[in-house]
Amino acid sequence: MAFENIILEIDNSIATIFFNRPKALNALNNALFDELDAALDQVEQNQEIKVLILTGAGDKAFVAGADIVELSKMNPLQGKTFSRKGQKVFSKLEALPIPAIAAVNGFALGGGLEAAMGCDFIYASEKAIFGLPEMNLGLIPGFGGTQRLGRLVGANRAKEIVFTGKNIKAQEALEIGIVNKICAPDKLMQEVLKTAGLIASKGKVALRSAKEVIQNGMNVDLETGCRIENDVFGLNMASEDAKEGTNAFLEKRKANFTGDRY
Ligand code: CO8
Repeated sequence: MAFENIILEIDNSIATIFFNRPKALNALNNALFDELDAALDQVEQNQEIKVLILTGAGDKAFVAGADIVELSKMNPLQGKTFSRKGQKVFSKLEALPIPAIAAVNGFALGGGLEAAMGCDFIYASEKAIFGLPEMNLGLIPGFGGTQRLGRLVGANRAKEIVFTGKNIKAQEALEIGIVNKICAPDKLMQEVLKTAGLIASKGKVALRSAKEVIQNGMNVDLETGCRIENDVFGLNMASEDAKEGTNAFLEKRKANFTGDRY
């Protein structure tokens, strides 16, 4: 599939997807979701890729939300279908077997914040603006935002953000735990690539295992989570990477992880 609304770049083990509708501040329309869905499949199938970065084309926005022009023409059933489509694509993003980092370079509003929250963590420009402003349009978030934001910052903060529809500046987003790090605008990609490179130097099997365990453990009680960790720990130990990593330590050399499956 040829992409018009996103760009997929692959540089060795790091893939970057740019939301690419800068004239509409990268707003999410149906066509973009189809392309993102296909790009995520490509990323998952490419065994060389160890980290995915999501960012926005242009210097103003990560994503300014769902495309309000498209949204305004939808009847309720079409709206529900569109909401479900976005939920599924962001769930696919969240379930990718490799880590995904959002590099938020500007507005991350509505569907933009929902896209970023589908990633494993967020780095942002000091100029980034976050929010779920759907309430200002007489709507509610519909791409998973009502669910993921509460899990990220707690239900009470999420309610305040959704009920008020207010903008949140990067510094506040850092303080309340929406983002892990804020950077000068011209240093954002450099910082994200530094972290992505560090992650990519690790074994793919262990990365996959760690992501799976943390992700699955978030939605269950502690004891069940520990049992999930225990099972995956055992399976992970059967990997070539686990042998290589421990042997390399004992032989005082750098590990050469091959990313073999279990
Ligand atoms: N959709 C479509 N076009 C947009 C969007 C958008 N979300 N955001 C900006 N644009 C367009 C503008 O219309 C404008 O186009 P044009 O030049 O043709 O007039 C262009 O991008 C530049 O935008 P502005 O001139 O408005 O730029 P400003 O710097 O003045 O303002 C803002 C930037 C503050 C980001 C402003 O554009 C804005 O408020 N945008 C809308 C933000 C918003 O409300 N987002 C939430 C959308 S709803 C949503 O995400 C729901 C998700 C769940 C849906 C469930 C499915 C049904």
